[in-house]
Amino acid sequence: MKKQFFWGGSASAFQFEGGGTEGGKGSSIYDIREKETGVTYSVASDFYHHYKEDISWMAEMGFQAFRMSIAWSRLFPDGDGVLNQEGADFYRNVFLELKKYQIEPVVTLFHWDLPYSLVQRYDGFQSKKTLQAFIQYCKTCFGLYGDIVKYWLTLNENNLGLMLPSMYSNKKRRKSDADYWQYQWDSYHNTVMAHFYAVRLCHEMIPDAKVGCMMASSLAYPLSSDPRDVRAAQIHNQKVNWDELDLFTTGRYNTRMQQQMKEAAITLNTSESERAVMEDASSKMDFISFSYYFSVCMRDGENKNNENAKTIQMLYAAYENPCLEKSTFGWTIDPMGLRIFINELYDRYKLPVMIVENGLGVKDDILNEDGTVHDEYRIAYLREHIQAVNQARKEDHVPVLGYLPWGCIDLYSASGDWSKRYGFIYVDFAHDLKRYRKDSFFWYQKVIASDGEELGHS
Ligand code: BGP
Repeated sequence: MKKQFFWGGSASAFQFEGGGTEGGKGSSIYDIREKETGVTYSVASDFYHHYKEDISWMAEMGFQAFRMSIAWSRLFPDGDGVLNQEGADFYRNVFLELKKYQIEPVVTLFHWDLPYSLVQRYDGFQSKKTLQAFIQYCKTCFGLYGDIVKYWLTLNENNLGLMLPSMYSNKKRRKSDADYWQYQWDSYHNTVMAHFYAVRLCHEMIPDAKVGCMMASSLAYPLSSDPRDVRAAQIHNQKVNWDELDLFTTGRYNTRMQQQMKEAAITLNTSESERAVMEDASSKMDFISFSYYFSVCMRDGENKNNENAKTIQMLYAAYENPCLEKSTFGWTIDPMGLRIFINELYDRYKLPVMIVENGLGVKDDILNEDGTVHDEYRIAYLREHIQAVNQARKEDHVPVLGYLPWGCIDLYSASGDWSKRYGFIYVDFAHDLKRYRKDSFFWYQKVIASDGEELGHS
């Protein structure tokens, strides 16, 4: 690996790619959600048909890396079985196009879009059959693209797994259902195994590649200096941030997680051979990647919900930080928190880190008649966060592998709303999906060209 630090951007298949079931793709859970909600994931930003154009925009900005995900059901329409060659060719063409501009693909194997057939047949990740299908899918990806893709991420934000109810299930389960926690733990454990198998396979099949996990950071501060509040924040950070990383780095459930299983009377569906995989040195990841959007506050006793906590990232109750401003979407803006989180991660795990999601999602972008979008608020947000990354890299000397802000070209929000935009490039979702450069596009171009030094004035 020659390159030390990548500037670029990030997206996921179900939010960006579109292309529906064209080219032999099977349905994912989002294609089914489309039928229920009317949110047109089958179109999204239509990268499927625009990829050459989009990659040329990325190149114009100076991107050195682009994080994207493979839609599992484009390679295996049913999740397992026979490879869909047309789908395989699509991603190869995308990777070649990226390489044409020396843009490094950083590929997430699984960004939530589970093939629906696996939900129907096996009730999702709770079944070992889905795990087996995932292993086959990983082998195929590494075999098909190992010559060209050298950075892999396993499962998107898997640390939220236990909190996401019935995400991959056929059946809506409630916490009051007798099998609720057993189902949650079975599913979670299989995604944990999916991570370990993917890391091990990647090391075996592509020895010169790097593979990491992808976590949702959720940095909690105590609401006051009362030690009880400090403890409340610590508990949150352990549960949401550290427990899974402890597991991924040691190959063992820590005592807190074991205790949780005991209290819920869980019998984990696992085996000696799985335990051996978990503890195998080749199943240990090379770096940690994460998303960072906001921080939260905790206090002793009952925490209350943030007013705007309805999106998928905030699956817990928390307090807003009285010292920080909020975005129009209600998320606190905390660049210092990013520096703190990067340091905390490195102090704990001594692994290089990669920021693969960050950015300002707003509904305020206005496309003017002359095709301009004046998004100075986004520039202000990114400037401060990039400063924090620079400090972590250059003053705190943490090995940071890259900064790949989210939704670099506008895409669909996780909550299914295309009016929440993050991009440097505006996509006209309401009309013809035409792309327009925002002011932040030209700003980011200079940032990249100067390796993060030229950030403009605040
Ligand atoms: C992360 C997801 C992304 C993305 C992002 C922004 O949790 O990995 O898929 O959507 O959050 O969130 P939102 O789309 O809700 O603004």
